[in-house]
Amino acid sequence: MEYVMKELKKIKKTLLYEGCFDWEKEGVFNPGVIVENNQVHIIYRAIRCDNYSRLGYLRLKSEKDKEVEKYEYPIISPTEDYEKQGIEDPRIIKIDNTYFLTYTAYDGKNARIGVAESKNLINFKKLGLISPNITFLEALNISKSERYKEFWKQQIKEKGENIIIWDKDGCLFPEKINGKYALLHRIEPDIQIVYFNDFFELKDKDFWEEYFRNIEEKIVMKPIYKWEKAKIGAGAPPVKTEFGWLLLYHGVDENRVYRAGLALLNLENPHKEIARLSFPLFEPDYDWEKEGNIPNVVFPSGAFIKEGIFYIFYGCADKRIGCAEIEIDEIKKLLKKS
Ligand code: BMA
Repeated sequence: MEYVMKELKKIKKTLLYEGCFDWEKEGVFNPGVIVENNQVHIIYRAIRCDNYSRLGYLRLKSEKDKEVEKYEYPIISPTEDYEKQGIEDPRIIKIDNTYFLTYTAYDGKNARIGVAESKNLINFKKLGLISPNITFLEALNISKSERYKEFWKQQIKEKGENIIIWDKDGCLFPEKINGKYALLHRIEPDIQIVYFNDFFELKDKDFWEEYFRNIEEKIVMKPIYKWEKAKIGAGAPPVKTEFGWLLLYHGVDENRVYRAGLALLNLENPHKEIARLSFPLFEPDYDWEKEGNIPNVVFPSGAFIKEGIFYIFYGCADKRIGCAEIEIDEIKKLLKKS
């Protein structure tokens, strides 16, 4: 791999968990993370031999020693038609007293964003789908964006015109912005943002038709560098700092290598990108990041800052869970330079 800056070779990476139960036999990866009462809670994607994903739960005894406490059974499994082939890529946040978990709901044809809520991180109530219920063909007719139309025509060739727009990588901000919920999501190949009052609003077709008309105005980030050329997607829910929202994301190149990128969004108006590293923060280096169900994938999906260290949790080759650590001062320096 050739993109990472020399000074970033120092980033500390640890292989955290490889799975041990029957239902996670084929892989555990892409962990959502939240810190509560000084404890790190991890909800991750797990696959058995059938490739239908469920979600499992782990607790870290402490972020330093990386010892895990495991929960023996999946905590969320597919129960609804729209997720019948898998619940994937969870991200967690807490607003007021409720945890919200966003995930990719896959039914074998359509990939959309689902949301579930919980008071204790173990028992979740599903609230349904929150991504646009609009087909590629409808989107072509509604939208004014020539750029997106080109992408959608391509997708129609691959998937069919009556498939619902693929929408993944849903990451909620951990607080309301100007009184509204804010969700980063990914309609290929960019990261967009949607603001809303409650989840019901996102079930309204008119709401999304309006959104699609001017979809280019909803873009937060587009791929610009070679290593993110094919597409980008939000990784961990944004982490608040005094200098802006830190957004970890994944960038996919033309050879399908996934790398971790870092950007900074404006605090009051996260629609505005303030800075972005021109190089990946990290990329697959170790065998356990390079070899797995899908080779050469690092997929950040959870993060927090504690005592000056930025902890990043990520999926490795769709097979394992890793943790990367970097000093927050180092992050500040890098972002300032860019
Ligand atoms: C994406 C998602 C992720 C996965 C990644 C790399 O489309 O399916 O769950 O980690 O591809 O295979």
